[in-house]
Amino acid sequence: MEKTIEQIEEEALKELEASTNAESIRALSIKYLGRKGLVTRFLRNISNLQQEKRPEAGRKANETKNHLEALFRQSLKQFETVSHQPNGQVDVSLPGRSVRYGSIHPITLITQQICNIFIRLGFDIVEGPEVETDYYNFEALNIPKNHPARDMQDTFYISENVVLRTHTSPTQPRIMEKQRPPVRIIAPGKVYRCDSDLTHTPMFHQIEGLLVDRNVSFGDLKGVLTAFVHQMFDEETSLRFRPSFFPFTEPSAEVDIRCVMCKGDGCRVCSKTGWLEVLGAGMVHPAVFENVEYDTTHYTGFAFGMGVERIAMLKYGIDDIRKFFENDLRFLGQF
Ligand code: 2NM
Repeated sequence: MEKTIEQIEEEALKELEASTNAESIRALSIKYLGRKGLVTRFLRNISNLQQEKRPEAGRKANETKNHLEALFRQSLKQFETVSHQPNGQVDVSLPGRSVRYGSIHPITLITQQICNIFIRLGFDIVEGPEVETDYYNFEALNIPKNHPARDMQDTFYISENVVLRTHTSPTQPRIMEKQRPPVRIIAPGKVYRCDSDLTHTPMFHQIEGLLVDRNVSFGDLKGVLTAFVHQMFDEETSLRFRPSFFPFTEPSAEVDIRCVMCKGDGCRVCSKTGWLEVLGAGMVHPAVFENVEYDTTHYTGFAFGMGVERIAMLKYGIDDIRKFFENDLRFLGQF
């Protein structure tokens, strides 16, 4: 008597279970599904069955065929990935496949270095939101509506009163609202400006510092920034403070350092001036203190800010800011 399709399938499954390598699976596939295979022959012989048994037998046989096809394919894949050896054994003499290590992004590295210097000087690290209200990004920092300073910074607006922060400064009034002096904080993070060319990317990183206490002077600001520059660059690097303007500080200054490339002789990096602008700074404007209800008769403070990409470019001698964001592993792997 001919075998039923159920018997054929049962035998195929038993044989499959006993198979230990890809070669025997291929043989099974031929034995059952090949041109003269058992399932194939069963299908071909259906026409010899009684008329009323044909549909049911055909359906079952096709089901078995599809089922076995899927199982053989799956098992074959398993054996092929387990071993490339024809006999199914692992070649223990092959060298291991090496793991590709990641590396810390240069901007993260420089951010950590900068933060660590200020941690040693007694500052705490704080963070604020990147999506910021108009109030904290501008108003609290003495940049009222229609103030020309709002034109200076091309702002990404989320809605009328919500922006992508254009600087990390809004973190400062947020902290001051919650904490009375003395305050010593460093706020690192991403900032956004609608600007894109050789020297500007729409997202970049800033680090801003704030110190508020009794009897804080511009001399303290110079001392802290001098200590920072000497640790970040070189003990011999000299600094220069030039008068400047920020709405949130008075007086304000731009801080230059002696060119790290030419040491002051004049080169392409410093545009032949011998100096590099690396920081903005100043004494916190009394209007900022009033916004956070600090008593301006008792407290003074200084604040400063710097661009992390700029510091990283000077430290590593990189001339195109976009390199940091192209995610080319050949570049990123060097730090
Ligand atoms: C800078 C330059 C000068 C600054 C001021 C403040 C605050 F909130 F205290 F008023 N935070 N950051 C500041 C001052 C930032 O960046 C170029």
